[in-house]
Amino acid sequence: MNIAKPTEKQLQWYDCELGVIIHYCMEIYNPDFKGHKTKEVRTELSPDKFNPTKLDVEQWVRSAWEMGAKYAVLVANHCTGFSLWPTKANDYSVASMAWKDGKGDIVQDFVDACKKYDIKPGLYYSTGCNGYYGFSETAQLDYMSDEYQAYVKVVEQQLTELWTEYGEMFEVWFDGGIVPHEKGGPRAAEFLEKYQPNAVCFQGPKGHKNNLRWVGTEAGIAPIDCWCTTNAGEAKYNGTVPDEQKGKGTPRGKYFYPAEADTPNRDCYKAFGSGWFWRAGEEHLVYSPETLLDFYIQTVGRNSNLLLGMAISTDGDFPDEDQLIGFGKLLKETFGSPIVHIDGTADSEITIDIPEGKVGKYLVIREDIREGQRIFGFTVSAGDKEILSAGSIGHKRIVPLEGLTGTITLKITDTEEGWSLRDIEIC
Ligand code: IPT
Repeated sequence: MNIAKPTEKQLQWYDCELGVIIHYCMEIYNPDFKGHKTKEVRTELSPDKFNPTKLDVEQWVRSAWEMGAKYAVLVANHCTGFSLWPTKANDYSVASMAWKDGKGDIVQDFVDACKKYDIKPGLYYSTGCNGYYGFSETAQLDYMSDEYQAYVKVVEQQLTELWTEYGEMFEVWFDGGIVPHEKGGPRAAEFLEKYQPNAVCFQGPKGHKNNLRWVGTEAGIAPIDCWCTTNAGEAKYNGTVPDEQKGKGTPRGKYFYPAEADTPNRDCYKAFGSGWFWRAGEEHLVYSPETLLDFYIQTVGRNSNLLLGMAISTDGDFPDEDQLIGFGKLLKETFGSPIVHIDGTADSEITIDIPEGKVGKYLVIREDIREGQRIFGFTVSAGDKEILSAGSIGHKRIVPLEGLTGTITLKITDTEEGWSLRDIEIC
């Protein structure tokens, strides 16, 4: 059996486990205005009208670091088309704000702060919708039309600016995927290979070696068995055939495209902009650290990475620093000092004794996936009682034990040759 293998960069990405995605865009200044994907943004959300007095990019990145994030993705250009860097393509950018007298550059500040806090930087750029140019991804677009092709030139210019002027990016994020060049989309694949060949790419162009897929929901929960691989080699824009397995992936699938679980830091069903964007009076919708811990267990603990949203306020600061600090603390308390640690093994039946006087809350299993995902079935039991029978382990699987004592048995039941476990812990 030919098992799809990860690249070095994908393995690095998996080991990061926790990242943030930072949203700051003009629609927060007028949350009731519904035309943020239309050319009306030029007047209604004109940047010269707004002056954030507490805009402090270092505070954003510090908050991510306090939580324990290992990478951060900055939304450099979302659906209004507003650019967080002084692009040369148009004047709908930070250059038109009073902030730093129009001399500021949020992307540069972000990259500098990431360096300071040893966080790997990434950039999100919306190719699918852009209000400033009047393109919404939900409209039926004729990608070959002159109007769209003029927009494609802008996209290419802006991607070139972002990918050549700010150093090496760890991750590149394409919301909704990317229209392939043959179908009228930008030369993203070509530019990526030229300027950022090593970046892991969320819903990247077909053929890019370090792609990631979407987990299929923004609610902080991965499918129970979430596989490293998929047979859907194309993200949404590329594929005419949607893959119903998109989030879950496919065991022994053709492509090693692991799932990234992006979720906002406030209620994704009730908060403004699906929780990605800040709005006054929504403090009660900010998730508690306990909820974030559940998200972690249901994403990272199901072989996915958790990419937590950070909503920047109209003042320009990140008001929920305490939430991230609280979550980071909870993570350390829960998983920071395991009561049992077992090194790598390829035994298919492992008995684990919980030390006297201790209680096991979580079983944390990591597969050695350097040669691909090769375990497809396992069971966990305590005495005669089966706690779980499931498929995927992958980078990490967290099994809640609900306060067990005594002995636990882990059986590996379905494998391809060459499998092994990286380690096992009880926390
Ligand atoms: C959704 C896109 O369809 C998907 O491709 C991916 O980019 C995802 O966003 C990221 O969260 S659209 C969203 C409104 C569910």
